[in-house]
Amino acid sequence: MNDHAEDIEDTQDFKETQDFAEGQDFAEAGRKLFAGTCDFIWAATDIKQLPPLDAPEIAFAGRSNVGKSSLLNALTNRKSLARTSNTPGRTQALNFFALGASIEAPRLRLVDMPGYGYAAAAKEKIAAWTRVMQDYLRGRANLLRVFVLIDGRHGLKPPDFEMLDLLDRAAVSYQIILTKGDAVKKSEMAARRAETQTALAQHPAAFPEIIFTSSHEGDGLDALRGAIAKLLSEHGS
Ligand SMILES: Nc1nc2c(ncn2[C@@H]2O[C@H](COP(=O)(O)OP(=O)(O)OP(=O)(O)O)[C@@H](O)[C@H]2O)c(=O)[nH]1
Ligand SMILES: [Mg+2]
Repeated sequence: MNDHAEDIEDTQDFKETQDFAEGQDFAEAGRKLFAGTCDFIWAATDIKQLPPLDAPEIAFAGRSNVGKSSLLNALTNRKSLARTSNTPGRTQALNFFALGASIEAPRLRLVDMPGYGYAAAAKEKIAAWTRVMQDYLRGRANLLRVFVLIDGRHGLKPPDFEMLDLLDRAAVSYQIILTKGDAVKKSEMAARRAETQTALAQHPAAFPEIIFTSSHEGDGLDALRGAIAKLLSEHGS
């Protein structure tokens, strides 16, 4: 091998090592971030009740019953920080949680959103949740990313496409998280990932990496914590 080829090989080795090290760094940073305190701040049912814009935020959106509140609990290693339920329509407000440091000056705020696509609730209630959700998504300067949860057993459904369109129009950064991986066969998982990836080709604003999670078994949680830590670091916080 000549010197030049050796140089290239060294560079590649270095790059691979560096990528690996970065992945490790963010996994560790993610673990640390979510090992800290996490407290419920308050629930907003109206756009006038939102917390100040003084801390970065990430939000969990998705159809009713997809597992948003469960994922928030699993990420923070809490059993019942966010209320979960077998009955769709459990979360009826924008619920804000402060992660790390203190409630007044959190490192990050997590937002558990009401589910969409839920037909059984009273019409006026659905209209009110939808309005507050849309107002929030359209006008939140400190919102780093919306994680759109999709049921890993079923894939994207029409109400999900409506949400992706809303996020596209609002120019909000978003990423798809597939949920309930423990209830999906391995072979089906690959298909679900591929279908979702294909559908995202129509949504170039979507972050391309899809994470398959299980709040019950813990799969994908480290990857998601790492992605969130990376996002925070890119944001300079
Ligand atoms: N098998 C399985 N079930 C899950 C998982 N995560 C959540 N669930 C179940 O899904 C149901 C809904 O969970 P929630 O976390 O309340 O869902 P949500 O998206 O917050 O629902 P809304 O607040 O009504 O919009 C509950 O019965 C959970 O136990 C998971 O990882 N695996
Ligand atoms: Mg919920």
